[in-house]
Amino acid sequence: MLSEKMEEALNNQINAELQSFYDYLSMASYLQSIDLSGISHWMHMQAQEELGHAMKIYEFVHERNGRIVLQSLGKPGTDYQDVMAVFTAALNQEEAITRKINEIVDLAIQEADHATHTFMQWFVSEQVEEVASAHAIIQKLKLIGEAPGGLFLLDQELGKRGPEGDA
Ligand code: OFO
Repeated sequence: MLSEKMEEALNNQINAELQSFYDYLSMASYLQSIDLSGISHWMHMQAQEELGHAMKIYEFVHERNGRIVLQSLGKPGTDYQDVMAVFTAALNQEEAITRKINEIVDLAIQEADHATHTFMQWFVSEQVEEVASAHAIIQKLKLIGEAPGGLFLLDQELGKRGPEGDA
């Protein structure tokens, strides 16, 4: 049985993951609007992953006989200055999500909730990847700078991302 506090924390995390889904979907749409369909595809895949994260927690709460109470989502950003601004926002988002995941792990330790602690370990590892992939793309964008053709090549590379991959 989940404690009330843990149930609330997991409900909040479902909301945070759905908010990531919503934000990334909006970023994907912006990227498509500036004809970067490969990078848009990458972000669309990222959005799908976030939906998967939310559902993973959703199933877990039900397995523990908890109650899901869905909350409202915030309006996502719609206009970005450029691709760098998109990935900077994505990196900030992932760093914030990492902090939230760590807080849930801290709570699980505090409550000696071993089941939640074990469950959350997958998210701890996933966050390392999520932060690393946003960071890696920012580094590539820095290298590209104003170089002609650079964004075209990155668009092709990120367009190859599969459902589980980070391309
Ligand atoms: Fe679900 O990890 Fe990104 O936000």
